[in-house]
Amino acid sequence: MSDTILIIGACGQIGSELTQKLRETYGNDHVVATDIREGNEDVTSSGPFEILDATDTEGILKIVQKYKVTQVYLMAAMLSATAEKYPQKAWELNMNSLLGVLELAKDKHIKQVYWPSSIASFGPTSPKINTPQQTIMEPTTVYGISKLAGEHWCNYYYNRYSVDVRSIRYPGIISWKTKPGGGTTDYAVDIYFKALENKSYECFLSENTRLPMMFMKDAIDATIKIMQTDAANIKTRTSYNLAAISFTPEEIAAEIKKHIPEFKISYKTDFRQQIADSWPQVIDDSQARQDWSWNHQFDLELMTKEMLKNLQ
Ligand code: AKB
Repeated sequence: MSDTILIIGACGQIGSELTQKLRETYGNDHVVATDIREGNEDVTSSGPFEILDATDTEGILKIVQKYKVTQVYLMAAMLSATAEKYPQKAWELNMNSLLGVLELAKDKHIKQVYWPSSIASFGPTSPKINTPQQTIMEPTTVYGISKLAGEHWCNYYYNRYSVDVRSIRYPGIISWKTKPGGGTTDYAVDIYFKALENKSYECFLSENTRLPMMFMKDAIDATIKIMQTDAANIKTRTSYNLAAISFTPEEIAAEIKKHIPEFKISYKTDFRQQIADSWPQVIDDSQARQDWSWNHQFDLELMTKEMLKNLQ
């Protein structure tokens, strides 16, 4: 029997493109998209779609039973900047959704779970350059705390109940189809939209703030790859470091200027600067590359060409 996949949070930035790719791979009817609201026409019309609150474990179970779901991709989350405004709500969404899905896997309703972690699970005391897979992790944001706790819940359910849960620590993800919302790395998406619209961008991070980033296509490839690899290759059941590019606002602006010479960037930092300053700058992802042959394709130059071509 082939797999049937449930995506929770299918209308979000990563969820929407993941849904399309998984539908191409597994067939439209084998990928059930769900979200708390109908946010994306491509997602709701290209295959089964249901309204679902990620924290409603009973509701998830009903959909799992209705469609005979075997795998869940839990993409719903409150990101770093919004989570600082609503810490309690962020904790409830990010934790309760994960614990509910892990319970369903423990009770054998589903066979495999994908859950994203983030570079936010590191903190100011982690090494900033070539941040290792295993190192000091003392996150200072509520989002980061929820991601670090989630990683350890994944590891716990794997060790204690043999739940096949797999996870990646995403860097900032850059895409042109669906905008991100509420993240600290969102500037690296907005900058392309504003460069085309206004030929200028006011950045909420300072010019030298270096952060790990990745083009959406690489993130989707990694996500599907980690889920398709043989279980024996998954040596880390907390979450894998994943990296592609690291750049500063000044560097991405310089790359955009190669295509739009009149483009101008200015800087006005806000509370997100402190979040960015607490995160790594360059991630060491050699373990993911070694264990399940992860490789990225897009560097800053190629990504910029792709972003501007598609947004135009
Ligand atoms: C955010 O900025 O909150 C996210 C992330 C790095 O997890 N993009």
